[in-house]
Amino acid sequence: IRKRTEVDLAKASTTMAELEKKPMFARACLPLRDSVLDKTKNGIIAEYKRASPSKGTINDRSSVEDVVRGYQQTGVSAVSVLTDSEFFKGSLTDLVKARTALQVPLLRKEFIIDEYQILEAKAYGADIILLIAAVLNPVQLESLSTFARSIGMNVLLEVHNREELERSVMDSIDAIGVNNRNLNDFSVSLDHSLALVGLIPDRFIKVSESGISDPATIRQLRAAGFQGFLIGENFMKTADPVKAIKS
Ligand code: IGP
Repeated sequence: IRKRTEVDLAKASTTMAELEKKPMFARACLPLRDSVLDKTKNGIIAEYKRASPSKGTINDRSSVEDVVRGYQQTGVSAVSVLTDSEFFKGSLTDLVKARTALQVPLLRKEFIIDEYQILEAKAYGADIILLIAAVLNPVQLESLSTFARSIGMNVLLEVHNREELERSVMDSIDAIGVNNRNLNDFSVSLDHSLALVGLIPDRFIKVSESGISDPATIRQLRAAGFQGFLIGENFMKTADPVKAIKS
């Protein structure tokens, strides 16, 4: 992975020092763990996802505020907002809009490779960052997760197979998500979650990610040991994502 160079940073319109001065940067982040384990909430991390590389446009009619507010009313434990513009048609503006509408923890869903993006996440209202084992080696993971923790953020580590899990387990993360979707060919199988859950140490919050489309699957994953469920497309692909999450 290419590290952000001095030249990139000089070109960035907002400097790291300026990010740290943004009003939202001073917020205390909401803990993901408490919200996922809260018995009055449903463990779902509901995602606002306009488009994806595999599906193209999923939903560009429903506003961020309406959708995330609706998600929250149904008792979700957290909300995820894609900020990648190239593949997912998201933005930092979406993140801020979601923060303003929400009281639950908010995840910045992005391919994070440097500290600048972590400062950005906090400055634009996120409580949680995602770090993907498939694109970060253990040294990078350790350094980015420790940095995120040092500014009070929560870290969700994403893995897809046993090798990624075993090399990436470290104390500077809070939660481990098993992505059921293969990021290379986009195939989805719940078997990834079911095969790995027993290998995740209990001190981490366990999240199953992607391709979850019905309550029976959530029950099955819960019985297997998962506490969190990251769901996007199933809600977003309907004309009314909020109605979809209620049903
Ligand atoms: C949601 P789905 O199948 O419910 O829309 O999946 C979420 O897991 C998925 O968007 C995701 C993702 C990612 C997107 C998981 N890991 C990494 C971008 C980058």
